[in-house]
Amino acid sequence: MKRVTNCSAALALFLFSLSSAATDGPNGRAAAALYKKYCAECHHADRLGAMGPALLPQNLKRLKKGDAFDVIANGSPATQMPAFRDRLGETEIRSLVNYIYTPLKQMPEWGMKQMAATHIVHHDVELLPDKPVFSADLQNLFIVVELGDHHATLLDGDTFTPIHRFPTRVALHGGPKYSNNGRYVFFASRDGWISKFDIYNLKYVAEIRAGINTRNVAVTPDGHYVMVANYLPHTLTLLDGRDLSPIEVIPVTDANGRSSRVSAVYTAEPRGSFIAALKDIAEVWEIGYSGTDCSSHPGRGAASDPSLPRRKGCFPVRRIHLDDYLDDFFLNQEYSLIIGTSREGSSQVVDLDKGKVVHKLDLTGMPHLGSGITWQYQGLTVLATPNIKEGVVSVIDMTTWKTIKRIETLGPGFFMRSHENTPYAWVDVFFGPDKDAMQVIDKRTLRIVKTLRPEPGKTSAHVEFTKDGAYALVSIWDMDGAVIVYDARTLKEIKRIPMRKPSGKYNVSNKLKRSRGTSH
Ligand code: DHE
Repeated sequence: MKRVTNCSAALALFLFSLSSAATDGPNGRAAAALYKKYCAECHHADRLGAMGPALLPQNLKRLKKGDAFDVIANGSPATQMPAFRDRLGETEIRSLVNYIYTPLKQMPEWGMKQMAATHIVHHDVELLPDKPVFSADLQNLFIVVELGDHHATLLDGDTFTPIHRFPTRVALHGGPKYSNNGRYVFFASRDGWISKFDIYNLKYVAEIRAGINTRNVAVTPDGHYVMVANYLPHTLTLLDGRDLSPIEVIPVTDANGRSSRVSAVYTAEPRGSFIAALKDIAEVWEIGYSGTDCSSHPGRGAASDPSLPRRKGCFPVRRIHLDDYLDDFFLNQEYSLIIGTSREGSSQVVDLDKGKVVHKLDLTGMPHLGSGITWQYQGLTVLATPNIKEGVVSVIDMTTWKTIKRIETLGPGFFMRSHENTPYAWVDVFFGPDKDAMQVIDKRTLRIVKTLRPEPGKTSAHVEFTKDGAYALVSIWDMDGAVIVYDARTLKEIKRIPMRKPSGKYNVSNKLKRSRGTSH
């Protein structure tokens, strides 16, 4: 079966209607020109978000105008947002601030109808063979996302040779998600495209644009359901995992009708639910996908019978009220706790079963909890997280929730990774003059034992291990970049595979088994 629906006409019309909605008057026109020159490339001509987030009043509710001025002038840590103070004067920055806080004349709609118009079914999965067209250990494959030219590479994790390289949507972000024991992988792009790729047949199965400005995607292990977190509109989108057809758009609002961006959504397999963190409402949502309470309804019953159609209306939202927003968070290995931080600096531990905040944390700076990992240290389970603002890795005892060690690094880091079979944890130094450094921490002593410079002068980031933890793969974030394979025991380089700005790499087994050393 091949059904390709052309959505470009509808999209063009929709974008045209917005582009005529620029701020009126000479000042407004000057600001619009500045926006076009300096901001449109990353934030979209109509402020709907692209590589950078949407810049609309409803998405800037938590940012005061003074802080927006500061971000434009000085840039924003842990993002690609540069400082404009050398290029723009105070008046120009102020006019840009006013411009981005001006409502669009017509807010874009992205509901079931608009989504359905973008839906593409490339292949009927039922007709594709359930056998790979190549030979390799299927659990030791990696998908490497190459941001440089919007491609992905399927890499053999035993021989470190590429099996297949294929184009992706523009600006993928977040980890691709595997289902069906690693047969399928799901990608999300910042402009809302969700793509399902059949690894066995090396073919795209289906695609849909599930949002205008999207954060990430979560998939149930059986591949039945896909949940998409959006910044614009303020929705979660539930898709049928078989062909990505839309089931339901869930508006994200609190009891008073205040809407919110969604920070991220994750599949909590042990709970049979999706967990969504919200950015503008102090709530976390749990949305069940496999309960029996609703089994007579096809929406839920479909989880146990793949032949049944998926229907909307049977995915109840459980709201957990928090003391503060969740900008960044980490789920413990059992998926019973959320450890979260807000941009303003407060950190909280939420018990998902009790449905309330049970601890506060003494974390400073801006810990990147999403990149946190856990291990056993002197009989304790510890959580370690890099920090986006400070050159420090915080190690936290997960019983007392005290920080037991702050490990000084060469600069703020983005990603931290390890594996059950290695004594080391690797952390990058993403920001600053030492961005080419990769620091190796001994998990037994909590000390840095080695600083590698995989490619002097070029940013090295994001480590992922092979299935057995014997090798660590490091990205060189450059158009003329590479994935470099290290022996995880000797810390010596084994192989260099040329790639175009490889952002992240994702090992099938480590993701499906929910290794303690990586994200899930
Ligand atoms: Fe990411 C994952 C949020 C900027 C590369 N990033 C994630 C996830 C979240 C997140 C919530 C987890 C989603 C998932 O895997 O399902 N990222 C944010 C931000 O809020 C932030 C700071 C600002 C923004 O622009 O959205 C941000 N991220 C970046 C970048 O600038 C990076 C370095 C380059 C890029 O691609 O834009 C970047 N983020 C990544 C990568 C992952 C990621 C490679 C997956 C890591 C993994 O191993 O799972």
